[in-house]
Amino acid sequence: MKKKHLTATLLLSLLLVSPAIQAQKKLLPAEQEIELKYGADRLGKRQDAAMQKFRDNRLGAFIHWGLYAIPGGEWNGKTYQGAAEWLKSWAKVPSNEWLQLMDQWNPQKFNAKKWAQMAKESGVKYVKITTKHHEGFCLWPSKYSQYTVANTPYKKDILGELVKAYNDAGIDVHFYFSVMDWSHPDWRYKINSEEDSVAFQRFLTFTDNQLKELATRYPTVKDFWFDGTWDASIKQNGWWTAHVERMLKELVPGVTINSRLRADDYGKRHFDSNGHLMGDYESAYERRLPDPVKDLHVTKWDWEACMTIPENQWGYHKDWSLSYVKSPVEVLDRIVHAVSLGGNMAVNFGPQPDGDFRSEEKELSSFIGKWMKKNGECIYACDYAGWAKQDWGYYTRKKDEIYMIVFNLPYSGQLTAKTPKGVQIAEATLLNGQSVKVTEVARNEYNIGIPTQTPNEPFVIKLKIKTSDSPVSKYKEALT
Ligand code: H76
Repeated sequence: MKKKHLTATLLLSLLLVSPAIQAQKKLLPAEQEIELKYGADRLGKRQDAAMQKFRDNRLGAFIHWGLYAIPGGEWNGKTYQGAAEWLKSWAKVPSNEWLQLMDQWNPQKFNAKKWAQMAKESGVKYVKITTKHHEGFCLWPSKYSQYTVANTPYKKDILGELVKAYNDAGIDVHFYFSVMDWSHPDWRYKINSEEDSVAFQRFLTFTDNQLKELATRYPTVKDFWFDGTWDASIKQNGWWTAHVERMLKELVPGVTINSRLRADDYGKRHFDSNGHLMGDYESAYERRLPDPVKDLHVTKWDWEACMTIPENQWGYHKDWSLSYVKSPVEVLDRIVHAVSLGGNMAVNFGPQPDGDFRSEEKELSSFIGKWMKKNGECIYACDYAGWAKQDWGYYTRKKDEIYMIVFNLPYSGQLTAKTPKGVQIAEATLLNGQSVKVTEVARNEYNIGIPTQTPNEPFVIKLKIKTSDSPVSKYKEALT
């Protein structure tokens, strides 16, 4: 009997420690965790000031700018619907031919100060710039590659100008960096032989050098956002991803790193084989968001989503009519959606080859900026509120202030708010201070009045709350 029981327990625990069945949501009891050399460095959210700043920023812009902006989705007279920054791959252009686009890199309208001004006016607190995308072209004069801005007609250090201009405007700069590099002969998708292994180790050294170069040339960088890390070659070298994270953290105190860089001893990515987040924040919400009701587990760690304005165009594509383009309110909805679940949102821009932004992006940017100017207090430094989701929109929270961000107006003229146990709504106001009627309608349930003059855009109601543990209740449960 006892033996049987033991065998069953043993079997069960063996099953439980198998990395394949580890789910990020089901953490193992500590004693059942497996030993990892390259797993999570930390349990739970980072609590230092730099991480708090990353989190408080909440709204960022992503910038995809590279050689791909020049063809803008068109190669030899044919337009490709896929993401413009992948055109080299869609049109099967050999690297040497693709890299000749460098001869045309001469963005005469590029003006870093104007970009910074635009970012400032759009309300973003940080900008993530593609230092190098998959194509391998570097926006800084890297001494480890010939494929850089220095070897183009334009010559100037675009990245350096941007870092300075954004920082002068009080905007944090994050570096996007693609590990996968189509321009490098030593890049491998998979390590199949000793020769591959030797080449790939050379590639990793080259990548280390470029990263050290970025970290030391631009020491105000606040974050590295890695991409192009999903291939078997990286999963076979999880040690290297752990090494990069440590190396950058030594070089740049406080720097934050996304989970996408990381693979553990078993090649498990983002979350290690024990289910713990690697890196400082989860970065898999790309062009999608967690469900605000079903996916509340995301509020347990830091995360940042990123999105495109068309369905899937990051780099500049000439023809935005090929896919659905989100309206400014839809973009805003996604920003608020992310913050309501304790995440950040980076909205992508793909500047033109001449260094200017397309009109749709300028319009979106100014819409978001105007809205943030009026309503930003429900976004910056805000977090998941912990209140049950309602159909009219999203909640965010800053300490004891709860924000209702209303996207859908009900015909009843009343917005339902259900408070957690022991929490009452004391007062509701618009952000301009105008008061809004609050009616208690049942236990922990309120009707919040809609202002008579509703703005023709999403608006915010701020709730002041009070807490009492055991209020004398006039409400009785139904006997059924
Ligand atoms: C796939 C892929 C890449 N990851 C996104 C953030 C874009 O950079 C896209 O090209």
